Amino acid sequence: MRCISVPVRFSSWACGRTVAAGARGVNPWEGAMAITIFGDSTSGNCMKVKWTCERLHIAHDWIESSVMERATRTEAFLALNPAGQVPTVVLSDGRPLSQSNAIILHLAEGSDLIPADAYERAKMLEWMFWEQYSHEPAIAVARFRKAFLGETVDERLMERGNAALARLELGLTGRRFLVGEGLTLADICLVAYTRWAGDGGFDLAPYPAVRDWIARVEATLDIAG
Ligand SMILES: N[C@@H](CCC(=O)N[C@@H](CS)C(=O)NCC(=O)O)C(=O)O
Repeated sequence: MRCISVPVRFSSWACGRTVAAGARGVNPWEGAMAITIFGDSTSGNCMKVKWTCERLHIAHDWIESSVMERATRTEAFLALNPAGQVPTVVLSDGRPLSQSNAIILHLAEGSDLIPADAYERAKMLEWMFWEQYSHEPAIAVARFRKAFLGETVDERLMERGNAALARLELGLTGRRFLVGEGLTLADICLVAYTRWAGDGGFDLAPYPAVRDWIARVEATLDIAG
């Protein structure tokens, strides 16, 4: 599958809101040539990149690259990312970049998906580092084993996943988004596998704030369903 998004002329970098001219009012991607995303659409890590592009009106070509079909193990792919993992993007000047959270940080530089306030920016990063170390390795791995390999997921991994969901519930109680008052990269990053946690055998019923937040982020990104 190859999805091509046409660049959208956009008056404001802050997603349709009127902002004062300045670093955060200029869309550095406007009019830029499309970036190429090598991604597997069943992967939350890859979808983070697509949603960020869509949210920020960044022109992109999507090259469907199935992990199960070993598209990440070809010589051409390994030349772009020797780790053999998607997502990997190629910027319009030909430079490759991998690691989902590094990619979305680069794409969102200067936009309102990254808080201007230094402390809030660090809180956003706190969630994003936590996602890669304590959330994704449990929730995404359980999902992969159960839904893609048809394996039984061991109890220890389920415990780790539930601990991550409980941590998320605590962070979201009384809040609309993870950091500040609006959507940031922390929400994009963490919703990716949380919304699919059920595929890994996790029950979201005990986590009402997480369920409300998933619906809110999906509606904001227009990705429900
Ligand atoms: N930390 C990396 C994880 C990337 C990753 O594990 N990608 C998986 C798909 S979700 C993959 O390409 N797996 C193939 C492999 O590791 O061989 C990121 O956030 O981008």
